[in-house]
Amino acid sequence: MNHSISIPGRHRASLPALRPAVAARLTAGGLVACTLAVLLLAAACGHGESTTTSVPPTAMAVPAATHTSPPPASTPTTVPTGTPTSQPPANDGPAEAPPSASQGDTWIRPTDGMVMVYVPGGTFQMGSSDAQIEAVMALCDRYPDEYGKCKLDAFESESPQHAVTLEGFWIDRTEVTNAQYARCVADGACRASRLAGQAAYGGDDLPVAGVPWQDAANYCDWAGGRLPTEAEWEYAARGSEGRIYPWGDKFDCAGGNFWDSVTGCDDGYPEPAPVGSFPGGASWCSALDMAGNAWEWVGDLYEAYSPDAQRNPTGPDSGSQRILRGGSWGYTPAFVRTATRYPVPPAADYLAVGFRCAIPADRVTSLAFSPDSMR
Ligand SMILES: [Ca+2]
Ligand SMILES: [Ca+2]
Repeated sequence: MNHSISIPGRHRASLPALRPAVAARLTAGGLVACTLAVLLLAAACGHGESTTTSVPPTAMAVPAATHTSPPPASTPTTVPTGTPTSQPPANDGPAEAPPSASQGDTWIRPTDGMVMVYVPGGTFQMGSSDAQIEAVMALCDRYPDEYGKCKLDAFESESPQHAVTLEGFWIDRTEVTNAQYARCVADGACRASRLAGQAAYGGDDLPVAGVPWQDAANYCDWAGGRLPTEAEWEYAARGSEGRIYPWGDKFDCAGGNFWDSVTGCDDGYPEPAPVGSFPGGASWCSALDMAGNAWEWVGDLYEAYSPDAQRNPTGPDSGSQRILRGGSWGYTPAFVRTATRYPVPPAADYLAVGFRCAIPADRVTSLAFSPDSMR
């Protein structure tokens, strides 16, 4: 009853020709991107690159504290093993057909010790309805940021809302940490983050940040997966019921690490928090930190949404911007919603931007996990 991974290839579906309305949205998207980039940079200056150097209070990291670690091999071996924590390990005889994963299943990725949660396939409404966009404007009124960027043009790219159907997949329960990322650096497959070694950002249990999109993608490839698609990320965060925040439809300080002074939250972390510090922010599939803490790269290039229903979308084949999701410790309730999109240049190495990885369900077939099968 084991899982193993073979390396997933990158498959990008060709896109239908854009209709005029969509093309117009693309143009508008560039403006949105510029606006958002300014905001992100401003936030970085105001909240990330502060003179604060103290390490945030220690909180328990998720994997070691709440999950069963992979059992040590009974005999020395170079092949790491992982155990689905919701299922008993195979204890006699060879593994048979791989088990069918279901909601609630978790699995520890041997390459970096990341706890992954299973996301059952399904259909959801991606993006925001007109009524939901109006509600965002109310959020901007209630939680104004000092940069004045919480305005309609920052959120129009969430429209039109459209149906998306996805196959099941696994996604990291939290953002990738500095300690996990360091394994990839030591293995020669990743470049060090520009923030490595900095007290406020380089702690082992803090989310690795300051890495451009390609570095994040390289890490996930090394780890045996890939970045989640934008649709996978949003689905893991909001589910078929379409939650506005991972935990529900109303903002809650207990849901994550946000901009304290504006939200009125006192979450204890003016900058990054150890991953998994906010169990109250768990999404329907038990993913954490999807709202706040570090922004997260997703795999897709940016384009305006089409109103057409889609199945396993992977984004456009070309474009100049990648997408961030989830908001960060320096953002307000409007920006930490499950539908918020944040297009930026892929070379951006903002200090509040990290990532998590995903693995398609059909890539995990056996616990006999071999690194050689991943590459
Ligand atoms: Ca905070
Ligand atoms: Ca996050």
